[in-house]
Amino acid sequence: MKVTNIKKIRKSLAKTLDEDRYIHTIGVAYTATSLAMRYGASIENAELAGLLHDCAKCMEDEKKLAICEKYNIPVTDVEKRNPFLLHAKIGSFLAMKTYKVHDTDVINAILNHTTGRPGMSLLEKIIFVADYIEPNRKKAPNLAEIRQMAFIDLDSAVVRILKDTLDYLESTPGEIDVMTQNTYEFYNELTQKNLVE
Ligand code: DGI
Ligand code: FE
Ligand code: FE
Repeated sequence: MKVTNIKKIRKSLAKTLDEDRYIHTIGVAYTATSLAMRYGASIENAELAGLLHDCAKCMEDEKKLAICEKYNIPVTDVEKRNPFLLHAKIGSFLAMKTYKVHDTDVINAILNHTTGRPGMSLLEKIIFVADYIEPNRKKAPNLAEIRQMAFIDLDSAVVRILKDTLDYLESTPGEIDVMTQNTYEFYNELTQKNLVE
């Protein structure tokens, strides 16, 4: 993606996102590029996916559901009851349709940034982690520790984030998407195995 396109995307996001979400977005983009440097991923793709990951976040829930209906995007029962989860799916759709992104890895990183998925690509993990640790995030527990871990062992950071997210969801009325649970179990097992080897 050319620099001019990145500039255009930033301008468009500044208009469609509220101020805090825009600041978060910029934070995710530069945190993702830092992680890409650390782990040898594409810096360009990290910036692009970081910028676009929440592009559908500031849309009314009704509009989210209407877009899914119009474009035949499947909505699970959990998503029906928790439409905010759809911002990842719709974000990946808008990245293709509006922002003309065709790289499958970038699209998947946007699609899976909230729940993760078992067997994520390096870029998907980078966006998943960058979203949680970017410098404007303040509320999550254990942030200092997870921020350090992210630059030491990415898979361990993924497990820790999912564990804290599941603990948080269990303490609230938030309904757990089976994908969040499955991703946790996959990376928990993977990192335990690596410890034994
Ligand atoms: O969009 P952001 O706020 O930047 O970040 P995000 O897309 O990762 O969304 C974070 C929220 O998503 C956080 O409050 C935890 C929540 N979340 C993650 N997995 C699940 C979930 N919420 C529900 N209800 N179920 C899940 O499985
Ligand atoms: Fe998000
Ligand atoms: Fe985000």
